[in-house]
Amino acid sequence: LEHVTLIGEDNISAKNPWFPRHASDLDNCNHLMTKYEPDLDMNHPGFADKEYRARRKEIAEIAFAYNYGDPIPFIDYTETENKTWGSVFNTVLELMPKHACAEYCRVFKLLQEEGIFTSNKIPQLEEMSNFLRRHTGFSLRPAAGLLTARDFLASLAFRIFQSTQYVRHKNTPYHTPEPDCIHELLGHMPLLADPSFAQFSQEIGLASLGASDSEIEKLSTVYWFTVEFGLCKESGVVKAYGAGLLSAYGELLHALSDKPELRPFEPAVTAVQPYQDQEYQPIYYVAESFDDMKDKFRRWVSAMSRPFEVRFNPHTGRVEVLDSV
Ligand code: NLE
Ligand code: FE2
Repeated sequence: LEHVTLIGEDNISAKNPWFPRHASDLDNCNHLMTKYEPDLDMNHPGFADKEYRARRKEIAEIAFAYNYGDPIPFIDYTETENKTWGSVFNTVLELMPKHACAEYCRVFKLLQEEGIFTSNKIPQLEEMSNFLRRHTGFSLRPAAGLLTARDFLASLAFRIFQSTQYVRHKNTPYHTPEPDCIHELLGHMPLLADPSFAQFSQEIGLASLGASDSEIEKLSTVYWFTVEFGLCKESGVVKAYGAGLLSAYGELLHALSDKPELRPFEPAVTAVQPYQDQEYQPIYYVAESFDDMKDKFRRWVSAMSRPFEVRFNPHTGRVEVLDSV
Protein backbone atom coordinates (compact mmCIF):
# COMPACT_ATOMS: atom_id res chain seq x y z
CA LEU A 1 0.00 0.00 0.00
CA GLU A 2 2.91 2.37 -0.49
CA HIS A 3 1.89 3.64 -3.87
CA VAL A 4 -1.60 4.70 -3.00
CA THR A 5 -3.14 7.95 -1.89
CA LEU A 6 -6.50 8.22 -0.25
CA ILE A 7 -9.07 10.25 -2.18
CA GLY A 8 -11.42 12.47 -0.18
CA GLU A 9 -15.22 12.33 -0.37
CA ASP A 10 -15.51 15.65 -2.15
CA ASN A 11 -13.28 14.50 -4.95
CA ILE A 12 -15.98 12.82 -7.01
CA SER A 13 -15.41 12.58 -10.76
CA ALA A 14 -15.90 10.16 -13.66
CA LYS A 15 -12.81 8.38 -12.52
CA ASN A 16 -14.14 8.44 -9.00
CA PRO A 17 -17.95 8.18 -9.25
CA TRP A 18 -20.49 8.37 -6.43
CA PHE A 19 -21.22 5.24 -4.52
CA PRO A 20 -22.07 4.64 -0.87
CA ARG A 21 -19.09 5.26 1.42
CA HIS A 22 -20.85 4.32 4.62
CA ALA A 23 -23.76 2.04 5.48
CA SER A 24 -25.91 5.10 6.21
CA ASP A 25 -25.61 6.06 2.51
CA LEU A 26 -27.60 2.92 1.75
CA ASP A 27 -30.71 4.93 2.66
CA ASN A 28 -30.29 6.27 -0.89
CA CYS A 29 -29.76 2.85 -2.46
CA ASN A 30 -33.21 1.32 -2.49
CA HIS A 31 -34.09 1.41 -6.13
CA LEU A 32 -36.64 -1.28 -6.87
CA MET A 33 -36.89 -3.41 -9.96
CA THR A 34 -40.47 -3.75 -11.07
CA LYS A 35 -41.12 -7.21 -12.31
CA TYR A 36 -43.11 -10.22 -11.23
CA GLU A 37 -45.11 -8.17 -8.77
CA PRO A 38 -48.51 -9.29 -7.57
CA ASP A 39 -49.98 -5.96 -8.72
CA LEU A 40 -48.49 -6.05 -12.21
CA ASP A 41 -47.93 -9.60 -13.31
CA MET A 42 -50.88 -11.84 -14.21
CA ASN A 43 -48.72 -14.92 -13.66
CA HIS A 44 -48.09 -14.00 -10.05
CA PRO A 45 -50.13 -16.28 -7.75
CA GLY A 46 -51.13 -13.18 -5.77
CA PHE A 47 -52.46 -11.29 -8.79
CA ALA A 48 -56.09 -12.27 -8.16
CA ASP A 49 -55.75 -12.25 -4.38
CA LYS A 50 -56.72 -8.84 -3.00
CA GLU A 51 -55.88 -9.69 0.55
CA TYR A 52 -52.40 -10.88 -0.41
CA ARG A 53 -51.74 -7.72 -2.38
CA ALA A 54 -52.80 -5.53 0.52
CA ARG A 55 -50.53 -7.45 2.86
CA ARG A 56 -47.60 -6.99 0.50
CA LYS A 57 -48.20 -3.23 0.43
CA GLU A 58 -48.41 -3.04 4.20
CA ILE A 59 -45.07 -4.82 4.60
CA ALA A 60 -43.39 -2.85 1.80
CA GLU A 61 -44.22 0.38 3.64
CA ILE A 62 -41.98 -0.70 6.50
CA ALA A 63 -39.01 -0.90 4.14
CA PHE A 64 -39.77 2.47 2.54
CA ALA A 65 -39.87 4.14 5.94
CA TYR A 66 -36.70 2.46 7.20
CA ASN A 67 -33.55 4.43 7.92
CA TYR A 68 -30.06 3.30 8.78
CA GLY A 69 -29.76 2.55 12.48
CA ASP A 70 -33.45 1.84 13.08
CA PRO A 71 -34.30 -1.52 14.61
CA ILE A 72 -36.14 -3.60 12.01
CA PRO A 73 -39.87 -3.44 12.83
CA PHE A 74 -41.54 -6.57 14.17
CA ILE A 75 -44.09 -8.23 11.91
CA ASP A 76 -46.95 -10.14 13.37
CA TYR A 77 -47.11 -12.90 10.77
CA THR A 78 -50.50 -14.47 10.21
CA GLU A 79 -51.30 -18.12 10.74
CA THR A 80 -51.30 -18.65 6.97
CA GLU A 81 -47.88 -17.06 6.60
CA ASN A 82 -46.43 -19.11 9.45
CA LYS A 83 -47.91 -22.26 7.94
CA THR A 84 -46.26 -21.55 4.58
CA TRP A 85 -42.95 -21.07 6.38
CA GLY A 86 -43.47 -24.31 8.30
CA SER A 87 -44.04 -26.38 5.21
CA VAL A 88 -40.89 -25.06 3.52
CA PHE A 89 -38.89 -25.33 6.74
CA ASN A 90 -39.86 -28.95 7.38
CA THR A 91 -39.06 -30.02 3.85
CA VAL A 92 -35.66 -28.32 3.88
CA LEU A 93 -34.96 -29.88 7.27
CA GLU A 94 -35.63 -33.30 5.76
CA LEU A 95 -33.55 -32.78 2.60
CA MET A 96 -30.69 -30.96 4.29
CA PRO A 97 -28.56 -33.85 5.56
CA LYS A 98 -28.27 -35.31 2.09
CA HIS A 99 -28.26 -32.20 -0.09
CA ALA A 100 -26.97 -29.13 1.77
CA CYS A 101 -23.31 -28.24 2.25
CA ALA A 102 -21.70 -28.72 5.67
CA GLU A 103 -21.42 -24.99 6.45
CA TYR A 104 -25.15 -24.56 5.91
CA CYS A 105 -26.00 -27.52 8.14
CA ARG A 106 -23.68 -26.29 10.89
CA VAL A 107 -25.30 -22.85 11.18
CA PHE A 108 -28.80 -24.25 10.70
CA LYS A 109 -28.28 -26.30 13.85
CA LEU A 110 -27.08 -23.26 15.77
CA LEU A 111 -30.17 -21.36 14.69
CA GLN A 112 -32.33 -24.21 15.96
CA GLU A 113 -30.47 -24.32 19.26
CA GLU A 114 -31.02 -20.60 19.74
CA GLY A 115 -34.72 -21.03 19.05
CA ILE A 116 -34.61 -18.76 15.99
CA PHE A 117 -35.31 -21.58 13.53
CA THR A 118 -38.46 -23.46 14.46
CA SER A 119 -41.16 -24.84 12.22
CA ASN A 120 -44.02 -22.94 13.81
CA LYS A 121 -43.04 -19.28 13.40
CA ILE A 122 -41.22 -17.09 10.93
CA PRO A 123 -38.08 -15.63 12.50
CA GLN A 124 -38.04 -11.83 12.83
CA LEU A 125 -35.47 -10.00 10.71
CA GLU A 126 -34.28 -8.12 13.79
CA GLU A 127 -33.39 -11.26 15.76
CA MET A 128 -31.75 -12.74 12.68
CA SER A 129 -29.77 -9.57 12.13
CA ASN A 130 -28.49 -9.75 15.70
CA PHE A 131 -27.52 -13.38 15.20
CA LEU A 132 -25.53 -12.53 12.06
CA ARG A 133 -23.83 -9.60 13.76
CA ARG A 134 -22.51 -11.93 16.44
CA HIS A 135 -21.11 -14.38 13.92
CA THR A 136 -19.78 -12.40 10.96
CA GLY A 137 -20.70 -8.77 11.48
CA PHE A 138 -23.32 -9.00 8.76
CA SER A 139 -26.64 -7.28 9.45
CA LEU A 140 -29.93 -6.84 7.67
CA ARG A 141 -32.00 -3.99 6.39
CA PRO A 142 -35.55 -4.43 5.16
CA ALA A 143 -36.15 -4.16 1.40
CA ALA A 144 -39.53 -3.64 -0.23
CA GLY A 145 -38.77 -6.05 -3.06
CA LEU A 146 -36.18 -6.86 -5.68
CA LEU A 147 -33.56 -4.10 -5.84
CA THR A 148 -31.41 -3.09 -8.78
CA ALA A 149 -28.23 -5.15 -8.94
CA ARG A 150 -26.08 -2.09 -8.28
CA ASP A 151 -27.90 -1.17 -5.07
CA PHE A 152 -28.14 -4.73 -3.85
CA LEU A 153 -24.46 -5.50 -4.39
CA ALA A 154 -23.32 -2.18 -2.87
CA SER A 155 -24.87 -3.17 0.47
CA LEU A 156 -22.79 -6.31 0.63
CA ALA A 157 -19.64 -4.17 0.66
CA PHE A 158 -20.73 -3.01 4.15
CA ARG A 159 -21.73 -6.51 5.23
CA ILE A 160 -25.34 -5.49 4.98
CA PHE A 161 -27.88 -7.74 3.37
CA GLN A 162 -31.07 -6.18 2.02
CA SER A 163 -33.83 -8.56 2.94
CA THR A 164 -37.49 -8.73 1.98
CA GLN A 165 -39.94 -9.24 4.82
CA TYR A 166 -43.12 -10.43 3.06
CA VAL A 167 -44.05 -14.07 2.54
CA ARG A 168 -44.60 -15.93 -0.73
CA HIS A 169 -48.17 -16.77 -1.71
CA LYS A 170 -49.54 -19.82 0.08
CA ASN A 171 -50.20 -21.61 -3.23
CA THR A 172 -46.53 -21.82 -4.19
CA PRO A 173 -44.49 -22.92 -1.17
CA TYR A 174 -42.05 -25.04 -3.20
CA HIS A 175 -40.82 -22.25 -5.49
CA THR A 176 -41.26 -18.56 -6.21
CA PRO A 177 -39.23 -16.59 -8.75
CA GLU A 178 -39.02 -13.50 -6.54
CA PRO A 179 -37.27 -13.27 -3.20
CA ASP A 180 -39.42 -13.41 -0.06
CA CYS A 181 -38.47 -13.70 3.60
CA ILE A 182 -38.58 -17.50 3.50
CA HIS A 183 -35.94 -17.37 0.80
CA GLU A 184 -33.84 -14.82 2.69
CA LEU A 185 -34.10 -16.56 6.06
CA LEU A 186 -33.83 -20.18 5.08
CA GLY A 187 -31.68 -19.67 1.99
CA HIS A 188 -29.28 -16.84 2.78
CA MET A 189 -28.95 -16.48 6.54
CA PRO A 190 -27.12 -19.69 7.43
CA LEU A 191 -24.25 -18.96 5.04
CA LEU A 192 -24.06 -15.26 5.86
CA ALA A 193 -23.20 -16.45 9.37
CA ASP A 194 -20.29 -18.48 8.00
CA PRO A 195 -17.04 -16.44 8.12
CA SER A 196 -15.59 -17.63 4.83
CA PHE A 197 -18.81 -17.19 2.92
CA ALA A 198 -19.47 -13.79 4.51
CA GLN A 199 -16.05 -12.70 3.30
CA PHE A 200 -16.81 -13.85 -0.25
CA SER A 201 -20.14 -11.99 -0.19
CA GLN A 202 -18.49 -8.77 0.96
CA GLU A 203 -15.83 -9.06 -1.75
CA ILE A 204 -18.48 -9.24 -4.46
CA GLY A 205 -19.97 -6.11 -2.93
CA LEU A 206 -16.67 -4.25 -2.81
CA ALA A 207 -15.95 -5.16 -6.42
CA SER A 208 -19.26 -3.59 -7.44
CA LEU A 209 -18.57 -0.12 -6.02
CA GLY A 210 -17.95 2.28 -8.88
CA ALA A 211 -18.03 -0.55 -11.44
CA SER A 212 -19.37 0.05 -14.95
CA ASP A 213 -22.83 -1.20 -15.93
CA SER A 214 -21.38 -4.15 -17.81
CA GLU A 215 -19.21 -5.10 -14.86
CA ILE A 216 -22.24 -4.92 -12.58
CA GLU A 217 -24.00 -7.26 -14.96
CA LYS A 218 -21.11 -9.72 -14.74
CA LEU A 219 -20.86 -9.48 -10.97
CA SER A 220 -24.55 -10.06 -10.55
CA THR A 221 -24.34 -13.06 -12.86
CA VAL A 222 -21.53 -14.50 -10.74
CA TYR A 223 -23.65 -13.75 -7.67
CA TRP A 224 -26.57 -15.56 -9.31
CA PHE A 225 -24.61 -18.72 -10.03
CA THR A 226 -22.85 -18.79 -6.65
CA VAL A 227 -24.73 -17.17 -3.77
CA GLU A 228 -28.15 -17.88 -5.29
CA PHE A 229 -27.76 -21.15 -7.19
CA GLY A 230 -24.30 -22.48 -6.40
CA LEU A 231 -23.35 -26.10 -5.94
CA CYS A 232 -20.11 -27.27 -4.39
CA LYS A 233 -18.19 -30.47 -3.91
CA GLU A 234 -17.77 -32.16 -0.56
CA SER A 235 -15.56 -35.26 -0.59
CA GLY A 236 -16.52 -35.79 -4.20
CA VAL A 237 -20.28 -35.42 -3.61
CA VAL A 238 -22.16 -32.43 -5.06
CA LYS A 239 -24.05 -30.38 -2.46
CA ALA A 240 -26.10 -27.21 -2.59
CA TYR A 241 -25.05 -23.93 -1.01
CA GLY A 242 -27.09 -21.52 -3.17
CA ALA A 243 -29.88 -19.74 -1.31
CA GLY A 244 -32.33 -20.14 -4.19
CA LEU A 245 -31.94 -23.89 -3.85
CA LEU A 246 -32.07 -24.11 -0.09
CA SER A 247 -35.29 -22.09 0.10
CA ALA A 248 -37.06 -23.90 -2.73
CA TYR A 249 -37.25 -27.61 -2.30
CA GLY A 250 -38.70 -28.03 -5.81
CA GLU A 251 -35.54 -26.64 -7.34
CA LEU A 252 -33.22 -28.24 -4.80
CA LEU A 253 -34.34 -31.69 -5.95
CA HIS A 254 -34.12 -30.62 -9.57
CA ALA A 255 -30.57 -29.25 -9.18
CA LEU A 256 -29.30 -32.49 -7.69
CA SER A 257 -31.12 -34.76 -10.12
CA ASP A 258 -29.62 -35.81 -13.46
CA LYS A 259 -31.70 -33.23 -15.37
CA PRO A 260 -29.61 -30.05 -15.31
CA GLU A 261 -26.14 -29.58 -16.70
CA LEU A 262 -23.37 -29.09 -14.13
CA ARG A 263 -20.29 -27.10 -15.07
CA PRO A 264 -17.17 -26.19 -13.09
CA PHE A 265 -17.27 -22.67 -11.59
CA GLU A 266 -14.97 -20.45 -13.62
CA PRO A 267 -15.67 -16.73 -13.01
CA ALA A 268 -14.76 -15.47 -16.49
CA VAL A 269 -17.09 -18.02 -18.11
CA THR A 270 -19.80 -18.03 -15.45
CA ALA A 271 -20.00 -14.21 -15.52
CA VAL A 272 -21.28 -14.15 -19.11
CA GLN A 273 -23.67 -17.09 -18.91
CA PRO A 274 -27.20 -15.87 -19.78
CA TYR A 275 -29.91 -16.96 -17.33
CA GLN A 276 -33.61 -16.57 -16.65
CA ASP A 277 -35.18 -16.14 -13.26
CA GLN A 278 -38.69 -17.54 -13.72
CA GLU A 279 -38.14 -21.31 -13.99
CA TYR A 280 -35.70 -23.83 -12.56
CA GLN A 281 -32.17 -23.34 -13.91
CA PRO A 282 -30.98 -25.62 -16.72
CA ILE A 283 -27.29 -25.04 -15.82
CA TYR A 284 -25.52 -24.89 -12.46
CA TYR A 285 -21.90 -24.14 -11.64
CA VAL A 286 -20.02 -26.31 -9.19
CA ALA A 287 -17.25 -24.93 -6.94
CA GLU A 288 -14.43 -27.16 -5.74
CA SER A 289 -14.71 -25.50 -2.31
CA PHE A 290 -15.44 -22.06 -0.84
CA ASP A 291 -11.73 -21.33 -0.70
CA ASP A 292 -11.19 -22.29 -4.30
CA MET A 293 -14.19 -20.19 -5.29
CA LYS A 294 -12.79 -17.17 -3.43
CA ASP A 295 -9.33 -17.59 -5.00
CA LYS A 296 -10.73 -17.79 -8.51
CA PHE A 297 -13.06 -14.87 -7.88
CA ARG A 298 -10.25 -12.68 -6.54
CA ARG A 299 -8.03 -13.39 -9.50
CA TRP A 300 -10.82 -12.61 -11.93
CA VAL A 301 -11.92 -9.43 -10.14
CA SER A 302 -8.39 -8.03 -9.99
CA ALA A 303 -8.40 -7.95 -13.80
CA MET A 304 -11.50 -5.72 -13.86
CA SER A 305 -11.02 -2.27 -15.31
CA ARG A 306 -11.89 0.05 -12.39
CA PRO A 307 -9.19 2.75 -12.13
CA PHE A 308 -9.06 2.74 -8.33
CA GLU A 309 -9.21 0.27 -5.52
CA VAL A 310 -11.49 0.27 -2.54
CA ARG A 311 -11.09 -1.15 0.89
CA PHE A 312 -13.46 -1.42 3.81
CA ASN A 313 -12.21 0.06 7.05
CA PRO A 314 -13.88 -1.99 9.79
CA HIS A 315 -13.01 0.60 12.46
CA THR A 316 -14.97 3.39 10.85
CA GLY A 317 -17.35 1.29 8.76
CA ARG A 318 -16.30 3.36 5.76
CA VAL A 319 -15.18 2.36 2.32
CA GLU A 320 -11.94 4.09 1.43
CA VAL A 321 -10.94 4.76 -2.12
CA LEU A 322 -7.33 4.18 -3.01
CA ASP A 323 -6.04 5.85 -6.13
CA SER A 324 -3.53 3.46 -7.65
CA VAL A 325 -0.86 5.61 -9.27
N1 NLE B 1 -36.70 -19.55 -6.12
C1 NLE B 1 -36.37 -19.11 -4.78
C2 NLE B 1 -37.40 -19.62 -3.79
O1 NLE B 1 -38.46 -20.09 -4.18
O2 NLE B 1 -37.16 -19.56 -2.60
C3 NLE B 1 -36.25 -17.61 -4.71
C4 NLE B 1 -35.19 -17.08 -5.62
C5 NLE B 1 -34.93 -15.61 -5.48
C6 NLE B 1 -33.83 -15.17 -6.38
FE1 FE2 C 1 -31.53 -14.33 -2.85
